[in-house]
Amino acid sequence: MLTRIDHIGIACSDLDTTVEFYRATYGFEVFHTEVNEEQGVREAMLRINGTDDGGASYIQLLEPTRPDSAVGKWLAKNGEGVHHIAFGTPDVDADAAAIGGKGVRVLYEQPRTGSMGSRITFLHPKDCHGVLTELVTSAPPADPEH
Ligand code: CMX
Ligand code: CO
Repeated sequence: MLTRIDHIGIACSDLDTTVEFYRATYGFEVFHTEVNEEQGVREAMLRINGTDDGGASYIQLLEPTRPDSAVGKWLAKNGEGVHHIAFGTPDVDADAAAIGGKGVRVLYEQPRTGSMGSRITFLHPKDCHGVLTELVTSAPPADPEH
């Protein structure tokens, strides 16, 4: 079950400049940064609010690490802007299977690794009224015993 907006993914040509815009304009601070080589992005997650299900909603700022990546190709074609939306779910496998069963193309056979150790998959934008849609299950919180 999709329980929250996990994040909105925004493609930018310069991550540091865009992070600074979000800080100076809105007061949003960087919660986490990482490079995801598989996805071809350098990214910053700005935490906006907590959600009823114990999760959170973020803005995900994305700079391509290579021109032939999904974000690199999209930026070259469209310029900066909203690239995708992501819904949070406790069970990405179950939701991907259920949505795939409705005839929507799920891009990955198995979920891959997203921000902060999450598991992610994508739905084809052409099957979602023009919106690239990501499904995310956050990593479980670290166990303080281990
Ligand atoms: N939103 C809406 N439409 C999009 C789109 C997007 N982000 N990206 C591509 N499209 C559209 C294109 O405009 C094009 O439409 P037309 O044929 O009408 O021109 C069509 O989809 C095909 O686009 P393309 O440029 O040829 O790109 P590809 O088919 O090679 O790739 C996609 C498109 C969705 C399969 C690819 O971007 C993908 O695999 N995305 C998932 C991975 C991803 O986006 N990773 C980065 C984010 C990582 C993260 O969130 O953690
Ligand atoms: Co994303």
